[in-house]
Amino acid sequence: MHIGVQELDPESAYIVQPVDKRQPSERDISYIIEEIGGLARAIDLVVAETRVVNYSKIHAGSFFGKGTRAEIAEDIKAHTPSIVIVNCSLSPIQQRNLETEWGAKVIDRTGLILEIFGARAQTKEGLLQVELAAMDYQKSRLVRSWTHLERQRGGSGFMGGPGERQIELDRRIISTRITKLKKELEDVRRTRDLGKKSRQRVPFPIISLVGYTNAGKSTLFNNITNADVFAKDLLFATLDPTMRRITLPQNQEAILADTVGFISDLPTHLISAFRATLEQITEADVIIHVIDASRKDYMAQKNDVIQILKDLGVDYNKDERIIEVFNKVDLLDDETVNGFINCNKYTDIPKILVSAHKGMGVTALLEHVAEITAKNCKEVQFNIDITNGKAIAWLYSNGEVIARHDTEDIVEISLRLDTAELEKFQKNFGYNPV
Ligand SMILES: Nc1nc2c(ncn2[C@@H]2O[C@H](COP(=O)(O)OP(=O)(O)OP(=O)(O)O)[C@@H](O)[C@H]2O)c(=O)[nH]1
Ligand SMILES: [Mg+2]
Repeated sequence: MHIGVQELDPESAYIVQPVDKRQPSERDISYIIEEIGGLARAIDLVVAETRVVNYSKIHAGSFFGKGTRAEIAEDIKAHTPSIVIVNCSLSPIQQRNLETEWGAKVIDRTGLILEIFGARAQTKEGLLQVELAAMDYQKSRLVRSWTHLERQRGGSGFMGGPGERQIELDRRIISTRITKLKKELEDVRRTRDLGKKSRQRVPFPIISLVGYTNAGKSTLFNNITNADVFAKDLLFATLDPTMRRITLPQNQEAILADTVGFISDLPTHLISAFRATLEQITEADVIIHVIDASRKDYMAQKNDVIQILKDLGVDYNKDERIIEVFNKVDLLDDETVNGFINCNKYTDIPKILVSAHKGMGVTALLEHVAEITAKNCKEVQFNIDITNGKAIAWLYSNGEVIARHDTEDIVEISLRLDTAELEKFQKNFGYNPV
């Protein structure tokens, strides 16, 4: 505990897990419950109880039937939680009616994920994106959402719904804020895009780590880069992208990017607000898909990630930039590992078993990465007339110069160059590699 900082009592959450009897989920219910508990803990809530509710019909005004609502009301009376989390998507009206009936603050899955993102965002763009998503989500809500930001500002906390006039006022404030946020985001992105262009001129391939939250992306990132990025058994530990320069086998330089994790039912508000960040991932030269192989439901998590990547325009099974990394193999016995290799051999995507924790398999992974980047990149030598400053400058800004030797009238330059850039150079300057 920091001196001078008062420890606050942990706030408690009561979780309701609806299960649609008509549509059995691909996932085991115990994993779904574990995950929603993890999401609650990610913003320091203590789970008081989780109740699974089977349903076969959604009640328009309140989601649950009368009997269920009464049972939950009893539970809430007994536990007096700070907040009730309903792990599905609630309409604004359902949310409001449940709050009134239960006399407790209610949030749904989207609301909770927004809270976590709000608590994690650090960069200017990250903060703006989260606030935009949160405002967009709140706009349609008749109740004032409990937001982390509001709590930080010393707002009213979980309880106490605002009056209708207050809501109208809030709505107007929200709309004005959304317009302002969109403009600010545009400004930040414009600056970032400039940055991106200058990065593109740097001829280093970009390698991005993607995967379900908690799969071990940051741990792998730290292992490869010797960095000290926040990696923790915590859902959405990473939010803002982090990049570092690395050296691949054969001494090729590259940039490794650690990014926000994915989750099933990622709220659409967040996807649209984070689209720019997510698209950056999909523009990388190599996409490393990190999978937590120690989880029994790894396949469901893997499929969720594939779905989100597809939504972002990645043709997963055909995209030659993808490598699948099965992480945390230190937690598996040999038999499981072998069975596991068998189950996953049906696609052409390269698959590597890794323990980011122990550094196992990392060298093999980097060799695969280098193989992919080498396909798009050639090592060549040009002999350029010493007077052709333009051509020399072009090579420096578009390629990675490895060696240079100046004679009286010729500059011999050895460099790595993208195949596309190579063609461009030959066409525009009329030189051929020696
Ligand atoms: N046993 C074991 N644990 C691992 C391994 N890699 C990561 N972990 C643990 O898994 C947890 C999550 O790791 P992170 O690296 O934070 O995961 P992440 O994918 O970056 O997660 P988000 O940032 O939340 O998306 C941490 O507790 C790590 O210590 C591994 O190879 N073996
Ligand atoms: Mg991380």
